[in-house]
Amino acid sequence: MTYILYGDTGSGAFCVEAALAEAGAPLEFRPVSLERGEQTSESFLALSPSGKIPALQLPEGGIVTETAALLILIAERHPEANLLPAPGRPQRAQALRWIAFMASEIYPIVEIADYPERFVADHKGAAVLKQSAKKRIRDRLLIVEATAAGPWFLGENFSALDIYAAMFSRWREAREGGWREEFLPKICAIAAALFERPALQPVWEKYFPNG
Ligand SMILES: N[C@@H](CCC(=O)N[C@@H](CS)C(=O)NCC(=O)O)C(=O)O
Repeated sequence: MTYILYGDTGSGAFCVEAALAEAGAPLEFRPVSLERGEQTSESFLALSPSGKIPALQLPEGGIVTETAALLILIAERHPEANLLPAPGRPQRAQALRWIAFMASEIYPIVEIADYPERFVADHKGAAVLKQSAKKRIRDRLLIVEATAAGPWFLGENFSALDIYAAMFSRWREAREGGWREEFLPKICAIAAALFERPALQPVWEKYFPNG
């Protein structure tokens, strides 16, 4: 009963592999190199029509994409891992809210910051758009930072929110110029605490070898 994860190091596949590692679920990793543009290959588009990683093949078959859906699904399939507050618990509503916030208010802007030329034809316009997108991502991350309760995102208990928030804080837009260390202290503390979890340390080292 093995999951097959299509992804790349440094990418959003991190949150899926981390959640599955916490659950102790067996995983086979199939690399899709963003650097080589393999996400646009015909064979990968057949799995993920938007050409985005991660894509997860479930042990019983069937592909699932979209990190928000994947985190909720993994939490549901592996309740013993306590990745999310159980349905009916008061914190469940906030957990779902902030997973959706990161997926819909931050992740789409990462595409604009990473590939501005997809949105604006001229070189100069693309450079301006890239900067605006980076600013927008930072503004949204500040909202996440202000919301995180500490020591974990939801307070006393670790959850998938910690994995997700820490992932967004690792990417170029937050990293450049030491911005995240200055402005995201709670998320940085969460990232450091994730690294201390035995199941997560190897996953962290695989995806973010530079910290
Ligand atoms: N909505 C998707 C977004 C995934 C996404 O943007 N993944 C990036 C890598 S972190 C990607 O595949 N980018 C390649 C591209 O846009 O060509 C999700 O939540 O899984």
